[in-house]
Amino acid sequence: MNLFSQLAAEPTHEEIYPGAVLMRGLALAQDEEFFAAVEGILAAAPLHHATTPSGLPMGVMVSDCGTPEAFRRRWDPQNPAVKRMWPPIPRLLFDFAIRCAVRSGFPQFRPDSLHINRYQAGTKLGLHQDRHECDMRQPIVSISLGLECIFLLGGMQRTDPVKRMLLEHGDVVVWGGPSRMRFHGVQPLKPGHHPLTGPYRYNLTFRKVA
Ligand code: MD3
Ligand code: FE
Repeated sequence: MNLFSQLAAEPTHEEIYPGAVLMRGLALAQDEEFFAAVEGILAAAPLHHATTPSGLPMGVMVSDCGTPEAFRRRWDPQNPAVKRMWPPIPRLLFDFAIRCAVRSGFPQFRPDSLHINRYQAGTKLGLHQDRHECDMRQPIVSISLGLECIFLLGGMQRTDPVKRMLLEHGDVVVWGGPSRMRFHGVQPLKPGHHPLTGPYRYNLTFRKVA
């Protein structure tokens, strides 16, 4: 590896807003191991369609893992698709999420749950806030795998202007501090194929909910 290819491979550290840090490509070096860990979770906790707080089915498919305490506090305790206790967060993913948080200035972060979203062509996620966690001083760490998406990042009001940003395979974002309550969403996914994930985009979000 020469200096230029080394620089090209160096993960960047961009502050999108105070508290929202994008580290492009940080998960690339271990993407196959991370995706194998995701497939292990999905074998124990199958994907199902997410439902809105009012009970309507959403396009995105979801699964979760984490501690029994986090399972009891989950945001959709009535969801009949969740029949069993969650499997634990795989050690490899847990340690990586903590390292991402440390790099972003949140050395105390200890997630107790990992939420998986799977998108296919046309799947979107409407603008929303994440308000179900226990302690808003804790950040959320998110890892993108597979197909790229256009991520929308707004303000504290639904009607505030949004920034559009491309999230690609291997990108990591840590959302915390004054950006923790920003509205955010995902534009309808463009069709495509990724060598690791096929026709899908996966997003992993690590949270402390209990
Ligand atoms: C931005 N998932 O599951 S970013 C979700 O691409 C969700 O699937 C996104 O939004 C996705 O709720 C991943 C996660 C995220 C979490 C908290 C935020 C983005 C945020 C807080 C403020 C701003
Ligand atoms: Fe969210």
